Amino acid sequence: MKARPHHSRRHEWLVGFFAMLKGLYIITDETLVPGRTHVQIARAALEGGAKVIQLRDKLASDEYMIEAGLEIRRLTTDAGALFIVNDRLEVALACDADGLHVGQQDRSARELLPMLGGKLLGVSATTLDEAKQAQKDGADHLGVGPIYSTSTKADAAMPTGLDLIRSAKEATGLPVVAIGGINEGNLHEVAKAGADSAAIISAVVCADDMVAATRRLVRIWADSGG
Ligand code: TZP
Ligand code: MG
Repeated sequence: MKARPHHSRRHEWLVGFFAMLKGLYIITDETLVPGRTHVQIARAALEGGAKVIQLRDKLASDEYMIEAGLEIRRLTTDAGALFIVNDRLEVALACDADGLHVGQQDRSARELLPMLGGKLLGVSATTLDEAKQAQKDGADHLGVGPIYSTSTKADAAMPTGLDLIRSAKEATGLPVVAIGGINEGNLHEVAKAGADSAAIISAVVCADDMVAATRRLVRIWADSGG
């Protein structure tokens, strides 16, 4: 599915998007396993059945991210998966990603929305208040967590636990992507807690075989009613 709907068609586009934001959401990270590139991670995750790929890099130049992002755009389109870019509006626009994901420290949803040309906008929330505020500001989906403790994000907040998944969903009516410390041992709890999607970095990126790891996670998700 391509982004850039006409503004009056945003509602239809979002309905289609909600249907796609179900299942495994894999975030690329080149810092965890030397030699594993964004494109390699995305390709393996898609082969394993991921439904959403997020390109995330806190250090690389925009040029480097755009080059990777253009390839990930092709791969996700071929796979019928969504493509989201973390933090960088210019990269999301240059790659024609489906959406942008921002945290509490980034530019606000209110500021970004007019520049997104109808693309999706996800906002991270660590508390119920942040979730409600993100919705008011125009976010169309939420990243909620860290659900469990994680060492992948250096400045991650204290774990929220599973309850925030349902309370954020109920309070905002928005799709909720759970994130933080999710792995093969706890994914079933995340699915049962009502998350629309589970965002995962290390349980895939650090696995010996990224395709096989994604396949196992996809299976657990399906078996848990996710
Ligand atoms: N935001 C909250 S926790 C987190 C991010 C980006 C890291 C998730 O990585 P992992 O390895 O799946 O815990
Ligand atoms: Mg950010």
